[in-house]
Amino acid sequence: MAVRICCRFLVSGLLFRNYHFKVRCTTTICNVDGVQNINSSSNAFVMYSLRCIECGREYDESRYTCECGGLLEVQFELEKIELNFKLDGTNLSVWKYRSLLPVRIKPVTLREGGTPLYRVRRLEEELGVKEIYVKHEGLNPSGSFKDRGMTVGVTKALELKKKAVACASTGNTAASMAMYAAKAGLKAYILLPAGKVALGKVAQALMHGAKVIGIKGNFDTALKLVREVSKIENFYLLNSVNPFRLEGQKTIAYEIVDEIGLPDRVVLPIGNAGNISAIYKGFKEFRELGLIDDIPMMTGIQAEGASPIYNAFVNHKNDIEPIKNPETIATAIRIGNPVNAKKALRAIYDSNGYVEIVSDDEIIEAQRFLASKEGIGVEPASAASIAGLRKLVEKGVVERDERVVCIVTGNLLKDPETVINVCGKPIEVDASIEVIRSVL
Ligand code: AN7
Repeated sequence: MAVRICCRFLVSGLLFRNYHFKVRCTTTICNVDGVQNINSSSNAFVMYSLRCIECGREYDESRYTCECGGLLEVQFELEKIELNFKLDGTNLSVWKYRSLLPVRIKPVTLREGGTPLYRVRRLEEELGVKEIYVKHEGLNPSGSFKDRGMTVGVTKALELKKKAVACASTGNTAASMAMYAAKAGLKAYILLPAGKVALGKVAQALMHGAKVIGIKGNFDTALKLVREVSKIENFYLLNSVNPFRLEGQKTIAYEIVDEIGLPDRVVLPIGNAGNISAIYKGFKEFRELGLIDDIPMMTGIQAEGASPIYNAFVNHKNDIEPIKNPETIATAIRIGNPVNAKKALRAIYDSNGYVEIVSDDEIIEAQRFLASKEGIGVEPASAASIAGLRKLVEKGVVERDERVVCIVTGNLLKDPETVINVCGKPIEVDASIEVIRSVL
């Protein structure tokens, strides 16, 4: 294993260096939004179509799914694209990679991406793994990775001259969509599973001006309903069934490669399974472009009570059996019928990846460890990636000489209620030095 990895890095290192010569040098232009090369004429028309992952049919027009019902994926003519970025680890952001993003107009941006990739030495020591990084997607503008998708998705809504956007959400998609809709001047409609969304996320969606509707049902029901309502009302649907949203999210892979080259493994929580599919696509495109020579093992983590992808994986299936009543403390991933299951399972099988499940207690333990030992504050769903990594190391699936990147998807502040339930409220004492000293 160690030898294999060394060779792999040597090769990718060489590819890396070559690459700097291949890329056309562009002057960095920043507009008022701080987005580089945004008006670069070479990128005005990125060539792409939408391709069905089931039957291969291609579409020029914008739509969500194929006539056969299959999921669509943005397909680029990569050989015709002139890349206008350098993989030099600087100025990371979603729009640094604009030449690989399917938009034709000026983006609606709040400066998303460019999130920190922390080396976590205490976790390395705790787990006995050589190299672990945590990419903190909770430091995006709305506090989750969804912003990467929304900057592209909401821009697409404007490009298509839509007046309103809509989504169902376990919370973060809602918060992000509301924020970007506000920036774009679009109306936003949101369906939530009533009583099952973390408070911070609801607060964001409301304050950014969305129409927020709680339904008596879970996320899967909300998604089914919003798909129907959007069709009737001509709302632009921004759940991850929308292939353009996933294009923004694939930049997580680009940024990882840009900053540290190729890891052996990427570990992340799975809910609706869009993100794992998107990140895999990002790596795949970089490999096709010759920028990397391999793809990391895509490793998804689910909560025990919401584990349809895990069940499919352990039974070597290519599709899931939906779970009727998913339940977990990590409400962000309380999803029983993930729409991107087929894309995600392909990503996992094709990359020699893995799926694991973790209990609520394991999630909270990992959340506490990251926050108190590494200074990284994340919400419960995000901590699932750390809890899952621990379990996979113990099982011997993750080897100790691996280079692993864990994606933590949302900020600690999203879900204050769970924190108070877990940590308890602060103690209250009289305002006197003696009393304060007595409780230190
Ligand atoms: C923190 O906001 O589905 O597997 O509606 O908020 O791409 O769905 C959120 C998902 C992981 C799972 N971590 O990502 C929603 C929603 C956090 C999340 C996921 C979500 P996908």
